[in-house]
Formats: sequence, structure tokens, C-alpha cells
Amino acid sequence: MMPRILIPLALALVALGAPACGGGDGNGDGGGASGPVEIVLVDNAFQPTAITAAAGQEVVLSNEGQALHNLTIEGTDVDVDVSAGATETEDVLEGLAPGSYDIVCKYHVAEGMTGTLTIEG
Ligand SMILES: [Cu+2]
Repeated sequence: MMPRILIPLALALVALGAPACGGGDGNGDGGGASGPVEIVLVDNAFQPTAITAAAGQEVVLSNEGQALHNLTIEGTDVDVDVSAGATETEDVLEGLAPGSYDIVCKYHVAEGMTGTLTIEG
């Protein structure tokens, strides 16, 4: 009968489709609320610039640049510095209402280090 063949195949497909090992620019779209959302800070930009997260999802901030960077979420109290080379896990999204927010690095706004954060309801 078929199940003995189909079950390993299904597991293989799940493994291939898991976003955890890919990193980079696909975050938010398929991951649901499991695991943190990753934001990379470089000189001088957020990667990606458009970030989608679930309410309360943890955020991993990785500063891969040479300069001190920052995540400020406009209209909220969130204002987090990340030293050059540092990676920090933050629960800054807790308490944020679903919606769209502008994010900036307060040190490099003039250099265009801005983005958008969408909190899904
Ligand atoms: Cu910056």
C-alpha cells in the first residue's frame, strides 16, 4: 500500500520547505509565530527593509556592520542599540498592536537607514 512510501516523501518535502535553514530575505511569510524574526543591520541599511512579524514575536537583531546601529520603531517606546558585530534577541514587539510601523536607525536616518515593520494580527 502507498503510505509507507508517501510518509517519508512528505517528511522530505517538509524538511526542504522549512525556512529556518535559509535565513535571509524570506522571513515572515511562511514562518508563522514560531521562532524569532531576524533583522540584519549593515552600514547603513536594514535587511530586509520590509519586515513582517507576528504580535509578540521575538526579534533577533544582528549588526553585521562596522558602526553602532539602532532599531527605533516610530510611535512606540522601542529604541534599541546594537553594537557593531553584536547579535541581540529582543522582545520589543510585545505589546505592539497589529499594523504597520516605520522603523529607523536613529543614527543613520539621514543615510536612508529606514524600513517598515508590519505586525500581523
Ligand atoms: Cu545605523
